[in-house]
Amino acid sequence: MYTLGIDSSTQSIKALVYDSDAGRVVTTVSVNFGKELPEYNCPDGFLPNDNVLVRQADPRLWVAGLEKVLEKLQAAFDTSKIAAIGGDGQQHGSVYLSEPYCGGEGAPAPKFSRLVSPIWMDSSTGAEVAALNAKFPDMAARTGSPAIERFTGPQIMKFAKDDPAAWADTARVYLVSSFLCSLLAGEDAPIDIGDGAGMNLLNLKTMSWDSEICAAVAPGLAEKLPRVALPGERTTLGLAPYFEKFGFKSGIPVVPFTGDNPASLVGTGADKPGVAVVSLGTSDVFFAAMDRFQVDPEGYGHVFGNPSGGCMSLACVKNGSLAREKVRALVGCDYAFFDEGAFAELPGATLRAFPYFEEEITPKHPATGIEAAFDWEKASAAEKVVSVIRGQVLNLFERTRWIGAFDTIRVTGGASRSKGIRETIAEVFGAKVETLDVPDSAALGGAILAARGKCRM
Ligand code: XUL
Repeated sequence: MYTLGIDSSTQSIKALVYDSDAGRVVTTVSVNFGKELPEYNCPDGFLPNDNVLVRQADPRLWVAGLEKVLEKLQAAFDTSKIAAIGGDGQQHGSVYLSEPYCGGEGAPAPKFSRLVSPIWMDSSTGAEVAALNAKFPDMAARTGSPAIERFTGPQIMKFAKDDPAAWADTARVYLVSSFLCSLLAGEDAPIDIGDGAGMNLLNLKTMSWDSEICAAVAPGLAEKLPRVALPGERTTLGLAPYFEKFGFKSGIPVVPFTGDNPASLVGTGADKPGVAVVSLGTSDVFFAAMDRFQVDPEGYGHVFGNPSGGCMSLACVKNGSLAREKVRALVGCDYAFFDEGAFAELPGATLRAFPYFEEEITPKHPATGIEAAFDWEKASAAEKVVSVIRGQVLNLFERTRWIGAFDTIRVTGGASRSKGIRETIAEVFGAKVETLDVPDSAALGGAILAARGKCRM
């Protein structure tokens, strides 16, 4: 059976076809938002904003991206053979509609009640976070995380306060994941527990929206959220007739989408406790399936639902690949230099620096640029590259001790192609590092969840 996984991440959208009988990926196509859809003015996946705390995207970008990636897929694969669709979206980002999505025969035409979507990189909700943590000292015990700036609850709270008229006009709040799923199904899709846990609204004990927190966040919020989908439930969604245009059979099952990290947990085969994953994408993320519920005592990490059942832990560093890209440009080298130059020249170097180009979330730190424990200006190109990579990996290590120690770490994401980066992870974590044959672990996770959903029918 062939299934499709769609991964809408920060900078691109991918479509991956998986042959579930052979257990292999057949084809992958992708659309880069900045390069291929420049009309939406999101060069790195978000609208440029001088305020470094504000990171928002134009949600129409995701609608256009979906159409474009399906067009590319149709050129690469006989889409009539696809038996089910699953997928994921960047976590926390929210989409606001004036009515629950209802597609029908025509092209997707969601009625937005808010023209911008805050994404996971946004840190503008400090006041709301403080208010929610003061009101709910047990927020982490309830939802898996203390109130966090990028999480959807504080974002909704700020929007409802800043623009009460637009909030009153909002009938549905989706995550990027459930928005895309709704577009495909042509109807109001649920939010799964993997992505729903990134909102500060889902009570992980009851696996349902926490009515007390919802009431404190914004008037009428509980009625404006879609229902929660539990792992393993039978899917009732089917592909809308419009998508026959791309060669699909309409009506094939569409399983509820999840967050990119929960999907990646499944795609890397780490959805059972034992192995941890380091995903080096726009954000650098460490995650693992959990055998018992425990929250980060420092308040940086999170507990999300595991799409395969139970929970997963996660820590997310904002200055990931965009920061590496800036360092590469500052140093004036290409990526080959990272391995062939920097790490070859300085094996065992212990220099440490951290690139705070964006306001950092793990640990909390303003956007001050490179912070080095040595004279950065006088450092050689190799020292700059090695110290930043070591700094990023050491930070990830130090902030994930609460999750536990792991003998094996699976690395995924673009930067995992670098031998020097993989070796730094192995050395710092004292673990065996495994790479995956499939770089697109989130899209693969979506396709695997689609195959499981189809088998349950
Ligand atoms: C996780 C997080 C990011 C986004 C984008 O909490 O904010 O990893 O999911 O990838």
